[in-house]
Amino acid sequence: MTLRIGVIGTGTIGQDHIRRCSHALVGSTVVAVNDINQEQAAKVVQQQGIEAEVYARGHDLIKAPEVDAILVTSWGPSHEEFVLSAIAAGKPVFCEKPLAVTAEGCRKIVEAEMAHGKRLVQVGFMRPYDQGYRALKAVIDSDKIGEPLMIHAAHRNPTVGESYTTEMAIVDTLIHEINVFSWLLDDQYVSAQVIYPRKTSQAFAHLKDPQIVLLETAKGTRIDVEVFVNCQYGYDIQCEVVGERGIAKLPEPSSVQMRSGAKLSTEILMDWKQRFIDAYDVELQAFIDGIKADKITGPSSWDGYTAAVTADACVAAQRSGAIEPIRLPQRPAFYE
Ligand code: NAD
Ligand code: ISE
Repeated sequence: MTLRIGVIGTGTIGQDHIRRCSHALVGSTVVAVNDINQEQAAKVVQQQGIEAEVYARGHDLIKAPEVDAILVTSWGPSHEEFVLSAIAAGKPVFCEKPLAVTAEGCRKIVEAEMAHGKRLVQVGFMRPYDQGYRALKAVIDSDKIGEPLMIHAAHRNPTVGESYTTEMAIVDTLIHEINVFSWLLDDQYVSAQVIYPRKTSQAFAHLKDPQIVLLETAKGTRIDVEVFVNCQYGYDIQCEVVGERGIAKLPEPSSVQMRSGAKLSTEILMDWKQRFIDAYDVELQAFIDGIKADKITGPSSWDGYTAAVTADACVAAQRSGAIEPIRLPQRPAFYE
């Protein structure tokens, strides 16, 4: 059976996911698209050479009988209403991060999904599907470096546009580390603090960049993440886990080593699309396969909710300069 997918939001990542589901992955086809910019949605259909109907309203696309499952790749503030609408229609939905822009919105989705009685939602946290992070987790789980004591990490983007705000360093960027480290350590966060180093001259005046986020987990592991979104030189994701008996580092993406012009060098990627290209493929294939097996297993609404609660505490810490507590409720059995 070929899964018939409807995509809401045909911007950067929407186009990339449409390409995946139409041309790269197994067992899916894109039959419907929607964007507030209808002209753009129609252009994407044409450019990608797919036979998909362009819907004027996202909610109509969700209800359409020819749509089996939905991808939500529109702007963050619109995610909540579309995910809730998909749950109401009883259809599986893959939602890009963030699941909703408030913890309250995520909580509503959790409640609606639990009331439905079966998992329908997968959140687009792709890092747990990245080969490098999976290898790192295997090392931690094997106990080769002992219990993890600290993580030193960096999330660097070359540049960001003028609309990117200080808060987005948390809710748009750090949110990936928030998700992946709780998965990596099988632990949850208890406090957050944010420190501002000297500001780069390469950032817009309104943006505090870089930032250092300090997280503490329930088991006592300390995490420092440098978020630096105007680092200029590349898209660079670093992660080093310090354990009781050794250190494990996230592998660099593979790159040809060159000897040329009196230099030994390897290239650094410039954007997230390339850095996590395989992880995006694997996460969406898992979503498609999960629907067919009647068991969605990827990052859940609960993961989206706990990430939002943690992000809220980080934003509070940005503003207060203090160590802010993170109070996460017990994971319901539904999400075990
Ligand atoms: P984008 O601005 O390129 O595209 C968003 C699209 O959504 C635009 O075409 C816009 O017109 C459309 N849109 C906005 N509101 C809408 C609505 N109510 N109904 C229908 N369409 C609507 O943004 P993007 O970079 O593609 O990001 C989209 C989402 O994906 C964001 O939530 C972002 O955080 C997430 N994202 C995730 C990753 C990742 O690594 N997982 C990477 C990039 C973006
Ligand atoms: C973007 O939205 C993403 O999700 C990327 O993975 C991240 O690196 C970037 O900072 C965000 O803006």
